[in-house]
Amino acid sequence: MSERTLVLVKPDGVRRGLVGEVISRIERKGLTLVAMELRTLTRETAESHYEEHASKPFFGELVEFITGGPLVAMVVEGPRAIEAFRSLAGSTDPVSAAPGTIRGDFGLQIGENIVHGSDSTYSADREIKLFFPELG
Ligand code: RTP
Ligand code: MG
Repeated sequence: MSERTLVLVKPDGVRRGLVGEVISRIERKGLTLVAMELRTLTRETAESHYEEHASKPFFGELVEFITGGPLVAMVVEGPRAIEAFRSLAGSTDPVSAAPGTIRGDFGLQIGENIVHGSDSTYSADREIKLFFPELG
């Protein structure tokens, strides 16, 4: 059974030239790209994407960061794609993320952790509709 997840290469990842690296790891894992776009988020889209963090102290910083440059949004498909990509990404804090994961190999700051992946089927549906409404 296949499922879909929303993956972002965040503005720090694009700035650092890690788009190819992230796509390569997704493909080598056996997951499939269904849609992909380079775009700069509006504040409105960013706030909607991260709505579950609206009350957190880091929300303002998070929205500033994610709207601060172009990012690459993609829909990725495969068996248990949500969990599979979260495993490739590693823990939220790159310092404690395992080596061999994207965050563990390339990051040092929790606020600049290179990638996003949906965390549940509910989030994946919501986020895919937000970024790629045409996919339904
Ligand atoms: P994401 O949503 O970006 O894939 O990351 P995640 O699930 O691993 O982490 P989440 O709890 O959803 O947090 C969203 C993003 O907020 C930033 N953050 N900063 N300063 C802080 O304590 C803090 N905590 C979280 C991170 O950049 C995280 O990716
Ligand atoms: Mg999250």
